[in-house]
Amino acid sequence: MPGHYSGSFAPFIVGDPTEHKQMSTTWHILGAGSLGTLWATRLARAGVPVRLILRDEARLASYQAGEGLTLVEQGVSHTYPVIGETPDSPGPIHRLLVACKAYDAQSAVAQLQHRLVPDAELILLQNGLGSQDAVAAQLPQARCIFASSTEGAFRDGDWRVVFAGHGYTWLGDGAHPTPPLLLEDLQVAGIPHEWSTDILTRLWRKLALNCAINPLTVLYQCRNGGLQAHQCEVATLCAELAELLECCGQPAAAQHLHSEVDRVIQATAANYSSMYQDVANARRTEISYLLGYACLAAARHQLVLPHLQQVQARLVELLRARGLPSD
Ligand code: NAD
Ligand code: KPL
Repeated sequence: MPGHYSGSFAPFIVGDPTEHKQMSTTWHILGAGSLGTLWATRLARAGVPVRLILRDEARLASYQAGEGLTLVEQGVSHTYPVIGETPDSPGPIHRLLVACKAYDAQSAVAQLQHRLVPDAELILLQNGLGSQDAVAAQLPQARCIFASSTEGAFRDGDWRVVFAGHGYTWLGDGAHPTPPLLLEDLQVAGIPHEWSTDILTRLWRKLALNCAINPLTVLYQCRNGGLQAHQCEVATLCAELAELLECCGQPAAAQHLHSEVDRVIQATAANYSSMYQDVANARRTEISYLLGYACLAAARHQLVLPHLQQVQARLVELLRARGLPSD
């Protein structure tokens, strides 16, 4: 088993040991979902010490009844015996990957607060905006690194993840531009990444793309490519989103937004957006951290964006009609 380890610290087995430090800080992964499992398995495969934090004793027992976490890549599966624990397990946390949905991040981190060392490092993998600032405000002593990822993964069973789309993860810290040492572990684990000095611009850009595409795919019940039949609406939304980005001090994120949205619609024409999939599977969406965040920011700047607000109202109505949370 490549990268098998036990205990908090272990020597690296994969990668070039002459170029990398021999001992690594343990990574705690909060959230054994798609991205949490994708990161945990790749880190474990490289011999980086990883521990998985599960919700409670029942989930831990279920996890421990199996062999570990399975990563399925190009149809081939490998299982890694990552150690599981619960928020109440003992031991300090120095490095935490928060891999929950945006609406769970704050409460999930709160459960671990007593274990975080004062200068702990957290990577916040949430989509949209709002949850990252909430977590950072909760932990003024910690270093909160924001991340934006274009990797794609989904679960095809408990404790299993399928690596569906290769991509990139940008990481950055608006407060401290110095890259953290943990990037070395990502390198060794083969997790494609880049340190970004404008992570907020990246997160705003992704938010705008998601706001222009995802809600409409839910409202029109279509794949991303189906929006080619609603070009005027997409263009109007993009114009309003670009105005919002300018107003929020993010002019770079506003540049050529419409043409990029069109490009993404074409490139992902056969796909269903993540929000479409959430609604189709009766799962809570991250609407509050996407459209909701955009509409609140517009209100704060006294910007009137009628189409964005109308799409938000239509989406809230649809979610309520389906019995799904509208926040
Ligand atoms: P997911 O729903 O698959 O996983 C989240 C996990 O967190 C779940 O297993 C859930 O049980 C767990 N969790 C929630 N609260 C918890 C708690 N208190 N304690 C322990 N575990 C807890 O979500 P995901 O698809 O991995 O997405 C995570 C974030 O990454 C989202 O913001 C999403 O938008 C973003 N994202 C996902 C993908 C993808 O391909 N899946 C791609 C890019 C961005
Ligand atoms: O990120 C996406 C999603 O579905 O969440 C894309 C494909 C860009 C559509 O907004």
